[in-house]
Amino acid sequence: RNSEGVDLQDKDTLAGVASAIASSPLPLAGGAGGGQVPNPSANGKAVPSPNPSRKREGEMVARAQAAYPAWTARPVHERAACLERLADLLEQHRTELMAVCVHEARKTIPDALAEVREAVDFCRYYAEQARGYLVPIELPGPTGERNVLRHEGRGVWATIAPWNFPLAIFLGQTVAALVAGNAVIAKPAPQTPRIAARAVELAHQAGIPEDVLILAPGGPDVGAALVADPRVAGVAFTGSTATARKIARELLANENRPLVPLIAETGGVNAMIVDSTALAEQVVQDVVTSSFRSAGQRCSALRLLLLQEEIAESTLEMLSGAMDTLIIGDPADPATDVGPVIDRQAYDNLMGRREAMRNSWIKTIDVPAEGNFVPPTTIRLRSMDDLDREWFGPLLHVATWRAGDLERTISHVNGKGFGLTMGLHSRIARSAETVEALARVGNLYVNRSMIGAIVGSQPFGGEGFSGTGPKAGGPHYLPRFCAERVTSTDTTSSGGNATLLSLDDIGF
Ligand code: UN1
Repeated sequence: RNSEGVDLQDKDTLAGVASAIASSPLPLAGGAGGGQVPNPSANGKAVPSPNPSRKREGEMVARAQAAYPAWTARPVHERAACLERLADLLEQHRTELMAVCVHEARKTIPDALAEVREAVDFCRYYAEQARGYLVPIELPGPTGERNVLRHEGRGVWATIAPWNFPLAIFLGQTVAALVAGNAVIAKPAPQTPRIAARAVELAHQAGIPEDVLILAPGGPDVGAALVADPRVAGVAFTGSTATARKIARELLANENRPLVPLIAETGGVNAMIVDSTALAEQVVQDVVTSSFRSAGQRCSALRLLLLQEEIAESTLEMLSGAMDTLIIGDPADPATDVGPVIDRQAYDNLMGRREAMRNSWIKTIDVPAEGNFVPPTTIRLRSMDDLDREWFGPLLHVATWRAGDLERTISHVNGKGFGLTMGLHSRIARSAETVEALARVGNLYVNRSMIGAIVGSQPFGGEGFSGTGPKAGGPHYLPRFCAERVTSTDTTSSGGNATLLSLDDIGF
């Protein structure tokens, strides 16, 4: 089992899924994001094509706003039950959803399985959290006063999802907003509209009213229109730091607009620090998983490997050998370790970086010529300061550090301003304590891989350029989607204070 609980050894299961994928009615060729494709839904409706007119988004907000009061008035346990039914439906349709994920997002079969599983986990986790935390809480206070804290919906949220987790993050953000008592307009990435359309259909089937959850497929213009609508009461976004900044600016631009929350989960320049006491085999395995699995297209992925000088050459030699065993190819083949990147634009961008660093390659491997395959590549840097932005793909940058320089190394990484994931491989407890004390990251991984955060156990999200928090899949996520309201009531009957009477008491 990998850290996401997917049984990667069970070749029979994977082969079964692969044959279901092969017999899927979806077109195999073309990769993601290309042209008009049929919606895989049973009723055969086509996914609406992106419409640049602002009217459409305005109407969506109006519909969601009208549906909001009845939804938010529903008891929390009813909204939670919808999420649990959705989790069941996702499980029932697992093979179909995996097939769409493999075809549309070009994910490998194990990644597609992890994707569905994580979506299910988000639904169940937020349902349980909502039942526990979104009920009125009586707070201690002075005698003669009753203080009650309630979490209420805010209104209409826009959720804007990335293509790299087109089901898990798309649904995670959305169901959190919904169970917290909001209506939602959910915008998938333009590369992955079909899996989102299917997820929304299943959500409606699970009892979430159609106007409470509205799908808004399309490009950045659709997201921009939603964010600019002053009736939108909150935005949850996962994607680039640059886009998060644009959204934040837009939310503040209109003087007449209420101040509304933005939850942003963005990129990282994630480093793994390895010292000379680390177990080399484990380091190599975790580096390969963290850098190249999912073709490096995870915001959690390892970007910067920092090896203590003494072990640099031996580790890189072993890493080179391990990279040679990677199987690059069709994601629908269960044997594939690394598939293509999402689209031509991503391919060109990554290949541009790779070519620019050609003189610094220390290892690269052959890939199929057709189909946006970026060769997994290890690039040697003169200094760790030579990497200051995220390259969202299978490019691993490597630098070294000197014994005794652990604190300085951590502070260099912190200095980049991102704060998502960091890894440490060491057998020295004191080093682990030092990294834990100094690393300014949301998720620190010690002696293990750096990807595959588990909902509920490893709440995920960063700080600085990496996002606003709160962490997805953690206990503080749902309250951020809510308005918090406290009612303080004088309960004494003495001293001339009014006590509350029921309408019966006063003869109504
Ligand atoms: C992302 O890649 O957008 O831990 C975030 C992980 C995932 C990361 C999701 N949960 O690898």
